[in-house]
Amino acid sequence: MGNQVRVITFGTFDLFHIGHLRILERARSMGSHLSVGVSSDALNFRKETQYPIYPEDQRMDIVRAIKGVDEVFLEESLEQKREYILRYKADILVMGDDWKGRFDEFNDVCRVVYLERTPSISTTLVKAEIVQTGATKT
Ligand code: C2G
Repeated sequence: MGNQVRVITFGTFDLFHIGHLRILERARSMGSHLSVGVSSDALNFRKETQYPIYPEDQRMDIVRAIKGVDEVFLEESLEQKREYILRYKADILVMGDDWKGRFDEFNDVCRVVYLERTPSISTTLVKAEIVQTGATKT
């Protein structure tokens, strides 16, 4: 276990899409163990005053089923990041670059890496597209 490089990442992963898959794959490829904090329904509501489409249990089950994901836990508050990093003994914190600079304070306990987001897709875009096109897209 001594040489294991442990990676941690966080996200809501609502309406799981290719950008989510890619960041999990890239995060896992940076080490040999990947822990994923899935933000709780309550945390999302506090952050955005709306609940995700899929409830937290389902979002966690989906992320847990992704190849390379070794461990999933519920992220209940943004303020507990340091605690989660320590609890899951992470060597590297990986986040998408929409968070660039926001977690640099954790450089004292792990390496903080921001990966480029996959272009042209997000849960927000998918939701908007469904509203616009409904079931009529061919
Ligand atoms: N992501 C990506 N490319 C996209 C969309 C998302 O690489 N096109 C990444 C995000 O940068 C993030 C992860 O996928 O690292 C999860 O994205 P979201 O579900 O949107 O989660 P987020 O709102 O970033 O939640 O503690 C922080 C929160 O839990 C982060």
